[in-house]
Amino acid sequence: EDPVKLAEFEARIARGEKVEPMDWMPALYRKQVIRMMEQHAHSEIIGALPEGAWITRAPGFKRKMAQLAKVQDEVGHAQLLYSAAETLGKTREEMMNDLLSGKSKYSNVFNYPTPTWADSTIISWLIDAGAIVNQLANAKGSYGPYCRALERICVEESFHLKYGHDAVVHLATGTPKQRLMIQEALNRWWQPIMMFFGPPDKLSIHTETLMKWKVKMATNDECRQQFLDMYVPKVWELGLTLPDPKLHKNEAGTWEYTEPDWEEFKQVINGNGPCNAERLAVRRTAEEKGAWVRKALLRPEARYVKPLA
Ligand code: FAQ
Repeated sequence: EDPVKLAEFEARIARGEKVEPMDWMPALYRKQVIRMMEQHAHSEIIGALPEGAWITRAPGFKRKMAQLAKVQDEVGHAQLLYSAAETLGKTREEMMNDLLSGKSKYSNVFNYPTPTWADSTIISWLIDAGAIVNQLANAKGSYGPYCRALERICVEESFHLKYGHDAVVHLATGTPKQRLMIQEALNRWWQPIMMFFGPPDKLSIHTETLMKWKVKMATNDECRQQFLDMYVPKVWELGLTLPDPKLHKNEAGTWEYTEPDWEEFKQVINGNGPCNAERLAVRRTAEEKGAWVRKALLRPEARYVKPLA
């Protein structure tokens, strides 16, 4: 790498300037930003599946409509993120192939089942909450197209968060059966949520490089702490409990907790979680079924717009 160009690039980042697609950038920066945006995009389309399963079964017409709109938003986020990743030279087709072959990762949390409506509401509330913590920080990062996509995504996610909170409050203040349902879902989701922010900083491979280049604006542990600070009190406020007897805020203001099972995390992100095969199978079918549409759109006559009579 040209040391003069690298020094100029790093000086721009230090001044808080945005990097744009045609600007010079180190090969490793390009590779890392593609990796992050691509994994994020995959998480959005795969993330549509566990909640998507509840569109037709959400309680009542209003919840069905809202669930449909939320899932549609998540797929829209994937569109924004794939477009942002394409600006750095990886095609959508390559990204999709890497997802389907298992080469690319996506968020651990979407490899767990949503056996009840309460599981779906926990995703809408707490996974979206976690995503906002991470994305609000990174929206102030260095790669222009990613930051602009994140800004818009965060606005929509904030609405999802309110929707999710409303649905959780409804169950938590409902009948004993509803309260049990939401408590059990919370117990199932707590570990995956704690893992959502990534491995502890001391085990994180990419944090140092990504923070140096302001792609990541907060470490995994900083995001996890911020999430705990904002949401544990809200969970307790509802009279719900969290399945970690060690969880508390110490005198220094830091949350202490039992480390989640990082071996399980490793298995899940490497394709061996409870739903990985099912999630990829659904995507594979969607790709196959949609192939004729993409093919038709690529034909030159598809670009012809018939003038109004
Ligand atoms: N899941 O060195 P680090 C959403 C991997 S969007 C799977 O710490 P890094 C919206 C990591 O890739 C959710 N893999 O990595 C929604 C790396 O593997 P590699 C997604 C994970 O990049 C809501 C290895 O472990 N958000 O939820 C995870 O510095 C509701 C080492 O880790 C984003 O993608 C994980 N949780 O930090 C949709 C945001 N954590 O690639 C539907 C952008 C780590 O070397 C419904 N991404 N790994 O093979 C990021 O902020 C970062 O990439 C982190 C990980 C923080 C996820």
